[in-house]
Amino acid sequence: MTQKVILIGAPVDTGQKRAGCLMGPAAYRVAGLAEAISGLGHQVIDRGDVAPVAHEPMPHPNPAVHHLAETVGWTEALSQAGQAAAAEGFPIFLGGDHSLSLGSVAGVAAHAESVGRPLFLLWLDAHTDFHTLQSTQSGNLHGTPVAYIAGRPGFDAFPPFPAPVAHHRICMLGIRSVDDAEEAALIPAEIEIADMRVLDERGIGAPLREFLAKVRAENGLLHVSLDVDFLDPSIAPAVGTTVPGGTTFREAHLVMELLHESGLVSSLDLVELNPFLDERGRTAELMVDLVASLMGRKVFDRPTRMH
Ligand code: 5AB
Ligand code: MN
Ligand code: MN
Ligand code: MN
Repeated sequence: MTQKVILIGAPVDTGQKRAGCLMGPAAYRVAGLAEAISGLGHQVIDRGDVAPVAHEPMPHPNPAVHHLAETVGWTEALSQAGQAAAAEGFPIFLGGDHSLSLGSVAGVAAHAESVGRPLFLLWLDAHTDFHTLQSTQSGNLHGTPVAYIAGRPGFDAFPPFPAPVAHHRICMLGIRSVDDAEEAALIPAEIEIADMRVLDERGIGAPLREFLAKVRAENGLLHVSLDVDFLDPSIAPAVGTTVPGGTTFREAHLVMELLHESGLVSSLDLVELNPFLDERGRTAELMVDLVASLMGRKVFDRPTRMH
């Protein structure tokens, strides 16, 4: 199926403290993202970069929280751009740190609600990003989007999340770094967490297929949020928060290939690329390669694959 792919640049750098993610959208363009997708037969429209809504500074009772007003401004702008793009085609958000997903997922959730379909979320990350503004110790808001998306309290400064995503519609793969407060909140939650231990035992295909079956059963829309640190830092060094023991090149490609075959993905975030930390563009190129797999590139194009 050919898609109308809409690229939305989200040069967000305020969700953490290591400058550089703002260069992400430019790096993806230089690495040939649009060409890789159009080369597969899809239509690609690059909408350029979004600008955040301006706000006066917003103090917060948790003194660690920083750049709240800027993050709220990004959330509003990206939510609006995302909702419009989702109504028109397949949005890909070029980050930018992971705080951009507060807005991108709010936008696609609003779209899902307007078409009366449930939204599912696949979180590909070393981290669970399940902090509230009260529980974060770093104050880095890139560690909070899943809490906002799932409707946890404490996001009063933000627009109310359009239609919080039910726990059973969220799946996380690649997890290997969880803070105590996140773990306490996740233990009773029904969120499917295939951490690295699960992936070592079962492989990455099995938990992903189970999740995709749920999306299909409910005729859901599926948003995929790909954090660079999902990948092992040896193959993807351009990230501020490296955690050893990440997914391999082949595991990551298998995820993308299964997602493509499912035909279920309706929107995508590419987040946390910090080009300033890259080695001759290899992380940006790997991310482009993964998107190509997600959009249908096959190593060996034979109609039936072994399952
Ligand atoms: B990322 C940490 N849990 O809250 C925190 O890279 C890390 O978007 C968050 O997944 C990592 O600061 C956020 C220690
Ligand atoms: Mn993340
Ligand atoms: Mn992460
Ligand atoms: Mn990170």
